[in-house]
Amino acid sequence: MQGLTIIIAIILIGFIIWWFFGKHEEAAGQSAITNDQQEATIVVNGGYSPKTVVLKKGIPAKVTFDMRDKTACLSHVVFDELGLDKDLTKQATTTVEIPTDKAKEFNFACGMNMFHGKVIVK
Ligand SMILES: [Cu+2]
Repeated sequence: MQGLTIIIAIILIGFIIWWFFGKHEEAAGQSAITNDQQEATIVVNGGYSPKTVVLKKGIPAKVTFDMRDKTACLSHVVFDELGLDKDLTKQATTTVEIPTDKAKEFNFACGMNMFHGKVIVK
């Protein structure tokens, strides 16, 4: 009986280590490039999907937030580095222009800074 308990404990510890330290991140979204413009869409629904979007440096970029969430929490999206605070509830989709002249990361968050995501220019 004691042996079984130890085996279960080891499995549980292994699972906890995997959960906290394992690499199980969702894939980053890529932009679609057409006519020297790139666009990416982030669905807002109980969080951001994808949480990370990768853009190509040097191509004018737009990131569109597709709002499908009804909670107040996600009603605004805030880009600190860009000084932007957009209300997503006024229209179905909200487009943010991202400067791509330099390789840089732009973090964004909900109005209460609870949900986070980022746009990576590289
Ligand atoms: Cu929030």
